Amino acid sequence: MAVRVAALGGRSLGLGLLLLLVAAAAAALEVKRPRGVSLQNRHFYEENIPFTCLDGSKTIPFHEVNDDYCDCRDGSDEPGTSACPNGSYHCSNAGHRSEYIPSSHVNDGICDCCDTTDEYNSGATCLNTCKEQGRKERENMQKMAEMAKEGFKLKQQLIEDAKKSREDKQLKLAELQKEKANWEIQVESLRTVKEAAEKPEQEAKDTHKNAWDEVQAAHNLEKNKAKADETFKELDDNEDGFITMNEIQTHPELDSDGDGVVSEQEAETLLGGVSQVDVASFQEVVWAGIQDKYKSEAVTETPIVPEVPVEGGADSSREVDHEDHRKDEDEDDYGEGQDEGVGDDDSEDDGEEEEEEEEEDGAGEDYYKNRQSHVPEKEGTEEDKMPAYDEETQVLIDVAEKARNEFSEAEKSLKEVETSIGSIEKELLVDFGPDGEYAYMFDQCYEMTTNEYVYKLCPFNKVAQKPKHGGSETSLGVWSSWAGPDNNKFSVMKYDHGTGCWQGPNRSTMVKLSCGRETMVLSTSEPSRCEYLMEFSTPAFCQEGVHDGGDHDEL
Ligand code: MAN
Repeated sequence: MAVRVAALGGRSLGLGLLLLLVAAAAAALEVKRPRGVSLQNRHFYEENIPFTCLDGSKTIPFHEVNDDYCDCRDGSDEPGTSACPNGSYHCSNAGHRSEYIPSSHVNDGICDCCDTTDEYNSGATCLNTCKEQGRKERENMQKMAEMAKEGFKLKQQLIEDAKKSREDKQLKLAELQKEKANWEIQVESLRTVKEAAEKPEQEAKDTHKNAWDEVQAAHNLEKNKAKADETFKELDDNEDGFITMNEIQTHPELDSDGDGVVSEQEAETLLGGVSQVDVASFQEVVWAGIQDKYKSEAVTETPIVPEVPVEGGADSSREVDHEDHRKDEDEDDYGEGQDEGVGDDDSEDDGEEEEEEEEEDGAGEDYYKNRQSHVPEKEGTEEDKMPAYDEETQVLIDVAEKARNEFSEAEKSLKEVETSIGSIEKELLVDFGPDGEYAYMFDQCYEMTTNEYVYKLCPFNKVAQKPKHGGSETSLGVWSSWAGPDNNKFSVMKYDHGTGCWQGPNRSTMVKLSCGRETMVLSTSEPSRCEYLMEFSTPAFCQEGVHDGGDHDEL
């Protein structure tokens, strides 16, 4: 080189000298080391000193370093060739970021290092893009730094807001506690009022009900008696005013030993041990023993509905019988027939008089009878309906009802206050970060739509997934805890106990936080089935002066 410089002419000499000086300066800057060795490891590769493999497994003469023959098990003797399958090549990438590439990529015809040095002998044409890449990265970092700065500023506001909101919540909580105590007193006093009003109400209602029960019982008794009379007439085939054993025997359904025939003995037993009974004994002794079994002749003999009122009235075939009554209801004779059916000793006229008298009395029983004479029997429900409460009872009911309403309104208000207290207390217990900076996202949800799903993150609450084109929401987990590493706990949120995965775990989601101006879900993925990962940006994660965690050596 020196000879060549000496041979150059005047102007050329000046230029040559300049180049020489530049080269010398560069050499001074570039620390000498074998190809593919990083600055950091340079001291392991001292020229002309035997080289010991970095794993200590072997020592070789220095000239065997980078001789394209792999001596060391860890590949450290061939940092600049592809001889060792497990070696690493270090590109300095001046102007950008240095990096290691697998030494198998050295001279493989593909440009890996932006400074082109990995392809020194492959013939590949590589362009040094380090400067350009470095510039872009620096610009990017600049932007990130600005964003981090802005985000950090926003974070300060968030912290301030959180502090204020926490104080407000604590004040509100104290207020609600007071309200709660007041409502508790109110509820208790209204309970006393209610109970005091309900006692006379219940008593009056019971009295009314008991009176009605009595009326009903009397009515049933009367009905039963009428039926007994009808049955008597039906059984008294020869109409001599007595039921004999023979007449009983015409009704095989009254058989008691199951042989299908009513024997004389059985008939006598049914008649109460005598051979015949008059209507009074029939009522007193016989009827109770046969009423459940007895089948009316009217039905079996004349199953087709007759046009005229059924002689003898009631029988077990109510349906048919009642139809008849309904049909005949408007006929003048009907009332009389019915009275006859009821069968008291009263004459027809007496029956009518009684009805009039009872109407005048206006007692519960009259009310009931009144209805009986006007309402077809079929409509039993109407008939069974208890009459309206008297005015006095109704006043007591109204007073009690009002007291009940006031009590339940107060109870409702107390529950509402308790619910509010519960939710504030719950919120105050959540860990919203070292300075409460994450508090603002409580009660908020952030969505992200992918090809298939709409993902929803409601921080400190839940994560969910909903098919984009309809279908129900699947829980991807509920808030569990902060789950970042020990030195960066607030960098990851964990949501678990989501919907069970078919033949798999319950769905769960990790939310990885990053610094950003906006609070938004940046990405969602499912690295393993039913285990989801979300990237989430928030100014609350921004730190002062920290915008990138990258490695910037040899830039
Ligand atoms: C649904 C979704 C998916 C999940 C499968 C598992 O389709 O929740 O994310 O992988 O269920 O069966």
